[in-house]
Amino acid sequence: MRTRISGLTTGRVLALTLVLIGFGWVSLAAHTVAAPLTISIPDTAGYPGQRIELPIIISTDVDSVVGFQISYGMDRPNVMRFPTDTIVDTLIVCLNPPECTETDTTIDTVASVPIKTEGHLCENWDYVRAVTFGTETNLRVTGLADLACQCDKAILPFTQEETLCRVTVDVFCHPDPFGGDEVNFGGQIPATSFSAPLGRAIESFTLNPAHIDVLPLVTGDYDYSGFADAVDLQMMIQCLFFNTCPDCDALNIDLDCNGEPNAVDMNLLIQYLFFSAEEPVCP
Ligand SMILES: [Ca+2]
Ligand SMILES: [Ca+2]
Repeated sequence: MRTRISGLTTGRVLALTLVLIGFGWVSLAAHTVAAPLTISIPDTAGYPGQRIELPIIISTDVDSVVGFQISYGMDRPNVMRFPTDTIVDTLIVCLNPPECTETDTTIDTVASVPIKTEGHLCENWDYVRAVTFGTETNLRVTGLADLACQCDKAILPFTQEETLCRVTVDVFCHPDPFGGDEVNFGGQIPATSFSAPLGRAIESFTLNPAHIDVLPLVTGDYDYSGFADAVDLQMMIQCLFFNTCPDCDALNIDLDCNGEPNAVDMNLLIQYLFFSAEEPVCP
């Protein structure tokens, strides 16, 4: 049975194009190479309400890389999720190309995730996109160096520990209801692939897991720097007098514990910062 493509929106056509390119990779995969390749996301930490960036790091020992699809999933949907800007569309993926029957096909709802390529290996690639698929805890990052296959933008052999790109993830503002304060990222190997020049598939690769710790909030730390200082005092003044307060109401800035920002909070922060007063703690 053939997959229907009539009536597809632009997003669907784009998605399907990627799938067809994927078929191309696979169909040309008869000539495969063994290329030890490692993808990892460094362990990191974030505060409740913080948006943090995750660098995707690549090392390749043997072959050049001109295309990839990398998939990760996180295990704590109540603690973190990937933010999405735009609903992209539906992604049709054939699990057993070129035979693409209904039983071989999955359809995921995908949405765009903010991604940064500036200064990283994928900066000038023709196509780089990060999306969630299925849920906002599954991430898929896809890159194609050169759609005309000139391959002069390849990631060269012996690249070690360099950043492909960065994606963002949001730590929820509210406390983790089940405790633990740790999120594990696992690589999804069946949904991950890499391509060398001329359509050769890179079959030998490793997706390393990653961990993100959720840290306890620091008193008066508006900017998530991990400590309170004059910058936080300035942000408190902005909040009090210009109503530009942080979105996360769990942020530990209500120092007199009356339930709202006020001048007493500012005075307590000044005392704490500059006059060695004890850290204000709500009863
Ligand atoms: Ca701070
Ligand atoms: Ca207050």
